[in-house]
Amino acid sequence: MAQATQAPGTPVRHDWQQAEVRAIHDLPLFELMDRARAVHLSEQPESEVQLCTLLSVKTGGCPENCAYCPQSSHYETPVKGEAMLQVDEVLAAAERAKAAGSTRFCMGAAWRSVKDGPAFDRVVDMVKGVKALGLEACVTLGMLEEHQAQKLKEAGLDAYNHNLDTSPGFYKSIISTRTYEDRLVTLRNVRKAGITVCSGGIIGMGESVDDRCAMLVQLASLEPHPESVPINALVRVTGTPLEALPPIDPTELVRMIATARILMPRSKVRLSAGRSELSREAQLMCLFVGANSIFYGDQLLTTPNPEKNADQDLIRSAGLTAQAPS
Ligand code: SAM
Ligand code: DTB
Ligand code: SF4
Repeated sequence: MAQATQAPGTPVRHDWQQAEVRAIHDLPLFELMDRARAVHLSEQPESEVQLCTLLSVKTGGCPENCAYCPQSSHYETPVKGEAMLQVDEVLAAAERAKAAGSTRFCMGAAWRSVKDGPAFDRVVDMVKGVKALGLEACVTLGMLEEHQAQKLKEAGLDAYNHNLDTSPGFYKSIISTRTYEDRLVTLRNVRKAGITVCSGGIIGMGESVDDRCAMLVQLASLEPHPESVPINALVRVTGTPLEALPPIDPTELVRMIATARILMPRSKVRLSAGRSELSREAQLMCLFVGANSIFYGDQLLTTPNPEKNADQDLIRSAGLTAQAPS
């Protein structure tokens, strides 16, 4: 068995097989919760939740056709294309996020890929500014080449978000304008530059449970594991091809988060998009089985997120604390 990191506690494996992951995912719910909780307590004993604030710095008009995304120019959605934000606007938002208790500021651009030039240079300045405020900086800009990753690293970037989104098999029914392999290449470029990897996916897009498990197998086969693994529930936006899909059952999210926690014991697992439709109780179950990071702030990129007060209450009622700045 390949074990990249040997330390006391739960071994960190990169050789998870589809059948064993499916067996874990399908355990009786309380048995799965017990197993995930045990890993969580042993590997993430701090009882802390990382608060990450998102900001869309370039909204809409994206040439990609991701079927879930309100920012794709292929679909008629309520999101209208907007000019890229200025550095000072972004830094004002970052300051507000810091004052509200966030420790990571994540900036998203509706780009297929990064192009060298003034827009990218502006993102580099945004990263420098966010770092100067003492926040962790994360960006999600689409596909990224090695030299661009290097430039972001030099600017102080902590993390790059690029989701695998789903399984290799189901991917083609969701996006046809780029491949799964393209996504893996970007993740390799991020790693080579010494930036931490944030990569996860979405459930509720019509995929099978095997697809969900196959996505987790892919994420867990990355060496090292992504430092952060966002698990999103599809936000069903009018005008996208997935708008009429039924909502997931909250226990499906609990199962995904618990399975992710067992497979990737040392990673931050982020309970990401979709919280607005989840009860407090369902969110508490997710925090219990292994989620230790959330998006915090009234807005995700283009859709609503729970209010900050509600999240503060949620964290307090669970006896957890917000992670302090590192
Ligand atoms: N354009 C860049 C890219 O695709 O890598 C960065 C921004 S993109 C909006 C970042 C991620 O947000 C996507 O990979 C997807 O996982 C997630 N996302 C987008 N729309 C979503 C939705 N409606 N529901 C849940 N997650 C969504
Ligand atoms: C991630 O996994 N989820 C975030 C972040 N990474 C960039 C984005 C969620 C977007 C939800 C739809 C929207 O608000 O546009
Ligand atoms: Fe563009 Fe990213 Fe949305 Fe896909 S997920 S359409 S690449 S903004």
